[in-house]
Order: sequence, then structure tokens, then C-alpha cells
Amino acid sequence: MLAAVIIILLEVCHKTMAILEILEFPDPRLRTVAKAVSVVDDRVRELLDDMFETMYAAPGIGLAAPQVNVHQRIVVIDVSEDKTEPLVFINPKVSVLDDQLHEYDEGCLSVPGFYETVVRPEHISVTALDRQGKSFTMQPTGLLAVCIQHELDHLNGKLFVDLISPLKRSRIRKKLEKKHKEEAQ
Ligand code: QAP
Ligand code: CO
Repeated sequence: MLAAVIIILLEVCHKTMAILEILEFPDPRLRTVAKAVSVVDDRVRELLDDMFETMYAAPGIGLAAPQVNVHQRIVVIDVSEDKTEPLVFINPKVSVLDDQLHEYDEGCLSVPGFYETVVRPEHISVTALDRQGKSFTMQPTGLLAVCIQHELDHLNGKLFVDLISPLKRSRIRKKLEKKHKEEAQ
């Protein structure tokens, strides 16, 4: 009897995960500066689950909350080959460790179909909160370092297309605007 009540309560209270809609360039909402998370509670953890589901389904390697129209400083990343290493960065702070630079062909779920070479610092340190609200620090390099910097830019209303030539950016904007018009038909 008690077990039955508990099962009913679980069924009623349990929210299933969801695939969220991703905003696409040049949507002005992507330019919003995200606010710091004050408490890492169950609502934040629910958003994290939805963001991972959305990112894995895309498929992508990184997603920032502003891309799903949530203007809070929350990032999810998984750069592992078999998609088994989910990483959470809440209120991330990045510092550049030296002046070594690194080129990478970046893409973005908010700029679908386009990849361009971007230059960023290679060696960084990042401090953030995890999904339990616990602070951690790491010194990533390679793709993870690229991805963290790309996602941190989203929290500040910046996109990788801001780091390429104005001509390339404007071509991408026109092609995506055309696609959005066609989708609206
Ligand atoms: C950011 O981007 C990133 O164009 C994450 O049609 C990307 O997950 C950082 C994606 C590369 C560093 C290097 C892009 C999926 C996924 C597309 C992504 C697309 C489908 C992008
Ligand atoms: Co992006």
C-alpha cells in the first residue's frame, strides 16, 4: 500500500526530459548577457538534463543555456568519443595561462551548417560549479579548452561568427535568414 502511494507520487512528480528549441543566428536573443546562477537547485539540474538531451540529440559537443533561451550562466559539454563524459560548468570563470594560441575549425548548434577557423588561447584555467553546486578547477587543453571558451562567449552574448571576417559573417547571416524564411513558409 505504502509502496503504491510512493510509486503514484513518483509518477505524478517525475518530469520527463525534453529536447529544447535552439535559437539560431542572427536571433537577437543570442546577444543577451546571461545572469549568474545563485543556487544550484533541482530546477537547475532539470535544465541541465534537458540541455544534455538536446545536445546529444543534435548531436553536439557543447551547449550554453542562452542557446535554448535561458539567460543563465550554465554550460554543458561532452567532447568524449563515446559521449560518456558529461561536464557541467555553472558560473564559469576562465583565465588565460600563457600567450600560446590555437586554431580550430569551430561550429555551433546556433549556426547550423557552418564551420570556420577561429584562433583562441590554448592554455586556460576554468573554475566553475558542478551539478551539486560544488566548485572545481581544471586546466583543459585542446578541444575541451576551445569548447569552454566558445560556450563562455555564449554567456556573454558572443558567437564564434564574431571572431571571423565581417564578409564571412554576413554571408552566413544571409544564408541562415533565407533558411529561416523558407522554414516559416
Ligand atoms: C561548440 O558546437 C564547438 O553546424 C559546440 O549542422 C564546436 O556542438 C566548439 C553542430 C566545435 C569547438 C569546436 C554544428 C551540429 C554542433 C552544426 C557544436 C551542425 C550540427 C556544434
Ligand atoms: Co555555440
